[in-house]
Amino acid sequence: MTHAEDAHGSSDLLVVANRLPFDLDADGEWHRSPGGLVTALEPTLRARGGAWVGWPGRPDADPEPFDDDGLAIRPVPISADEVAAYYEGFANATLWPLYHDVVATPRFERSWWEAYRRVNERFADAAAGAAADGATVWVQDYQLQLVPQMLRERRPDLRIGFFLHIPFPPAELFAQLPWRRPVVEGLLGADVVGFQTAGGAENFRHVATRLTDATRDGAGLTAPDGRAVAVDAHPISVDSSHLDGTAREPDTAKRAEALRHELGDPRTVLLGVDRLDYTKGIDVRLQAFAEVLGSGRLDPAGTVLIQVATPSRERVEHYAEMRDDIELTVGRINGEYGAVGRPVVHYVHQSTPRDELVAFYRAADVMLVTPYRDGMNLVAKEYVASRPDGDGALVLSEFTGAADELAEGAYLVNPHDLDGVADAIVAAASQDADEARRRMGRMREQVLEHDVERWAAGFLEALGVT
Ligand code: GDG
Repeated sequence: MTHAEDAHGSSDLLVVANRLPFDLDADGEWHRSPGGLVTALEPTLRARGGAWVGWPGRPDADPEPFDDDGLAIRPVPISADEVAAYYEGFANATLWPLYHDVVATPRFERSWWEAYRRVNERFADAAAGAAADGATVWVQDYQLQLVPQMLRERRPDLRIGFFLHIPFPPAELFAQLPWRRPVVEGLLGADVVGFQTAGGAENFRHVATRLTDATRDGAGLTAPDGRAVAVDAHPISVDSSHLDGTAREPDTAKRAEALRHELGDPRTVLLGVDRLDYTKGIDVRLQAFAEVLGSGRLDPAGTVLIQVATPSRERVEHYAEMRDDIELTVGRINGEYGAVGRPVVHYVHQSTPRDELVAFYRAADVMLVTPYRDGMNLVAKEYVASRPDGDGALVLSEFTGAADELAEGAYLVNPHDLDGVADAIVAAASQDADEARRRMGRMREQVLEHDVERWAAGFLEALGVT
């Protein structure tokens, strides 16, 4: 790789993420894949003739780069073997459980680490090739923690930011990683390292000074090479006004009403919406729900739980096991507390369209968000943004990033404390209208003001993009 001027690309602002904002199908056609990150960053990127560097989502595919209305799409190919080792292996069976408090046991495989390094090099090469002189590059998430340093080696002229969407663990847990030092060195290649919470940022400062020659400098760090590295919390959010608008549409209210009717007009509708992931605490909320029905604190004839559990990472071992456990529990609860034509748990293992999801949020009296650990949890904020009526209650795990912002309005729970979760479910389901408005009002103030656009602008400002 040369550093010659003419080898540089033409983009002044780049996002580097595991996935592109487009998916490639088996016929070689591109399909937009909208997500929170895309919504937040696309307008800025397009306005600046920016680029997005990422994997097209199809193993072994090596499609041509293309430009989409001012946005340069730069695909990074990943082979099927690398998807197994880099993505399903190191990212999702090593880092994911390790960074989520070892809720499941992480696997440490040397060949996975080699693949992780190799694929990170490829992302760094692609970004180095697409970035203009002095450009700003924003690297996303745990799949690409080595990219900041690799990119700096290739292109010292760049401004580099990194944002971690998942928690950064305490030193005692992070220390288990056999490759802990190169990972920290990788992150220290950035000028700005952002985390979801102040706790995550502090864990990183601590780990960086313990494992490398980095030193503290106020809230930030001085890297071993003498550069200043800003380290801060940048809590991500949702497209609040858009959700609020969708929730206000008469069609949404009508759909929410119809939904309750289809459920048999129960007194109380509870809702869970998660990727089917063992960190999300779907098991604990099912158990707590069964207990409150069993004890008669909520009446099985007037209470319904909808659990949307979107298929996720099905080839990773822990996920298949967990799916079996959850589906067994759902069957058991329905067997015990349901009746013919009237299940108490409606379990949906399918992806639900966005508008339908907002109707679910509007229809739910109680939203259950009970992860054992979660970087932020956008579902909690989506629920709040989707309640312009000021009604509804949020049961929220204190181990989510969202709990830092929604503590005043949510029913906070420790997901390891089954009695506490059961009590919170009962309290949330029984709150009166005044209490609902007071709590929801506080949460809405926070979420409507701190939306995803503000998150992106805040991070880019820290990077010097104005
Ligand atoms: C990671 C971090 C952090 C889910 N099911 C359906 C559906 N969803 C959407 C939700 C929400 C998103 O997926 C899930 O976001 P979360 O934040 O809840 O969780 P992760 O996927 O684990 O995200 C997390 C996030 O990154 C952002 O930084 O908050 O902590 O783990 O938007 O609505 N959307 C549709 N149908 C579904 O069935 N349309």
